[in-house]
Amino acid sequence: MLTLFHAPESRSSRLIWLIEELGAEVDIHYCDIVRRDGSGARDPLNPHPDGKVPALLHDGALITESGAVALYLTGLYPDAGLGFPQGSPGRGVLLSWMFWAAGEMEPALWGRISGATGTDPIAQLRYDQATGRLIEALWDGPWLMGDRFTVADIIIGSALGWGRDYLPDSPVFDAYIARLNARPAKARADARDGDIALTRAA
Ligand SMILES: N[C@@H](CCC(=O)N[C@@H](CS)C(=O)NCC(=O)O)C(=O)O
Repeated sequence: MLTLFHAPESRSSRLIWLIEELGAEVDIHYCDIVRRDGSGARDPLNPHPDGKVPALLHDGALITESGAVALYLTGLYPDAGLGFPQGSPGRGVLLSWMFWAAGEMEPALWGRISGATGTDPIAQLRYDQATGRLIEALWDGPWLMGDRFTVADIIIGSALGWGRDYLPDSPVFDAYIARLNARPAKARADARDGDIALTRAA
């Protein structure tokens, strides 16, 4: 049995999107978390060691970190075609995007959001490199890996949609985000994401 610990409007929302794309059978445990503004509280039922989301339980095994959860679920539903089989060169490219998202892109965008790019030339360089790489990859499109929509589009695309105000002006980003938003599974996920207020009241 699969259970996702999910807080509305958070990093686990992209896993709801992935579940919709995969047609996966996953129980969703809606929970509260401590938000950046200090609101909210840790859910004692959430098994994540830091009380964060996402967390996935599969028959008692705990999987954390968005990229790991996403790749794990994608691997359980190979017929959905959002990943690549072991041994396929495409899998190597996909893994590169997934690890790049966590190790390079997220810190680069946080450098911009926190204002560090205004004072730290290394943060600015990191931001320029990350956004430049995305524009280059998405120039031809429609997806990060060309014609094939993959789990990397969900992990990276959701971050770009959320952080659009912190990206450079570029029609490449706008067109990509519009393509992502036009996916029926994204609309279903948005409807299923949940309500912070109701989660708190529960
Ligand atoms: N690197 C983790 C980050 C998870 C994370 O920070 N999640 C936030 C929600 S966006 C959270 O649960 N915050 C609650 C807390 O920090 O206590 C991942 O990508 O899964």
